[in-house]
Amino acid sequence: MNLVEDLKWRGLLYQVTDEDVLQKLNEGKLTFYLGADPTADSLHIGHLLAYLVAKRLMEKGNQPILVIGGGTGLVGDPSFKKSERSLLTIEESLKNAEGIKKQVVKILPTAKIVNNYDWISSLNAIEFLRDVGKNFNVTYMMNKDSVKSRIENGISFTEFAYQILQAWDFEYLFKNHGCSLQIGGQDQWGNITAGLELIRKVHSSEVNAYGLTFPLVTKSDGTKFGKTESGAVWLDKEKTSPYEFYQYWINTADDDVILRLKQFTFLSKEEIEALEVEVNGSPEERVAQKVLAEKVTELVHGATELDKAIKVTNALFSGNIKDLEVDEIEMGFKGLTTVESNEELSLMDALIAVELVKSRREAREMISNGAVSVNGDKVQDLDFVLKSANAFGKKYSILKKGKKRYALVKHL
Ligand code: 545
Repeated sequence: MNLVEDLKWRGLLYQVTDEDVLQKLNEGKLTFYLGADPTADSLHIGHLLAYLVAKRLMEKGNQPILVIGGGTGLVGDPSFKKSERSLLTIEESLKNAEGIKKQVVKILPTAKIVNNYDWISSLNAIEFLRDVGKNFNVTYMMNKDSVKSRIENGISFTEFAYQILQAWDFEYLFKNHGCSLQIGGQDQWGNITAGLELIRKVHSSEVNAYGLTFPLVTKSDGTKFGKTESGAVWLDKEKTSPYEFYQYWINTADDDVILRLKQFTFLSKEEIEALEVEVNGSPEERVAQKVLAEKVTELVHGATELDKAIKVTNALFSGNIKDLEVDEIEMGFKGLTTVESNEELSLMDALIAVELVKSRREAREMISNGAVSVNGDKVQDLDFVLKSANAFGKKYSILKKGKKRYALVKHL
């Protein structure tokens, strides 16, 4: 399969402005770019897809430029947003840009990275209106799907002008870096085509410049991809631990797992088709989900963190938690009920505090029945006291009720 056939097979092609670009991509000679605004200090797995598309193009010889939108982020992209955004401060934008840059470098270590603050911040109002703005017809700008609903419901001039800035970026990179293709998710079509409009006006209508979009990631049950009860699945391990990250992927529905393998891994068609046979034949084994979770966690967090995530998963599943290290416990229990205690706490009180039981009566019953364990050992003594001396790293006591319900006591 060539690059374009591969992209199509993976469901990663949504629209192209001109079919000619496909041939050029296959030849591997294009310089292309992908932008991200620093609206948060981390990417989440929705954004990850964009960088993996860039990686696929790059592996076939095309040259990527990754734009961090330090300038555009200060304005705010209105594309398909229901309402006006609050403005970021310069400090927030810079700090977020640093966070995003670190993540992007990890995914595409050899890509050229630029920040559009470097050229946008020196554009003055007269130049903006005369040299750039003059090339845009307001009706053309208003008719874009990405801003249509906002034109009816309210949009500031600031956000309305966003597409001109992104267009100018494309023209800037076209002129200064020989960049002739911009890629992005389907929501970016309006901004990408605005860039082509500007390039054709400033240079010539004959020039070769292109746009390509990939589809939004959707789930077969209609819920939003990349979200859990506790929020987005971030690439930053302080926000989403490698264990939680791994768990997100391992919980992928059978109906979605093959598409996810195509989109988010670099496994070949043959390898993914073999996994499809597994999903159809013995879905309960969850072989495809395991491979998916391993590949994506390794890609984002590296082999060591992947090993820890698997170790925590197996320990919590089997109940053999004795070999867990403190950082692994922190990973596995982040988001679970934790109580802090600076004195010795009776097991009964602890069970109530972490809400594993509702009353002392229930606590007593559970303990006597042998349904409760502490740090991996069954405890049937009603007077049992949790001591930091016996805790993991003198810090954590792990309580378990029944087969699966865990909670944590943190000794201060
Ligand atoms: C800015 C200047 C350019 C070209 C592009 C941009 C950014 C673009 C945009 N993109 C999105 C984004 O999300 C925030 C990420 C960091 C927290 O807003 N105007 O910046 C997303 N993008 C990746 C995909 C996207 C898009 O980063 O294109 O479709 C998501 O899949 O929404 O010159």
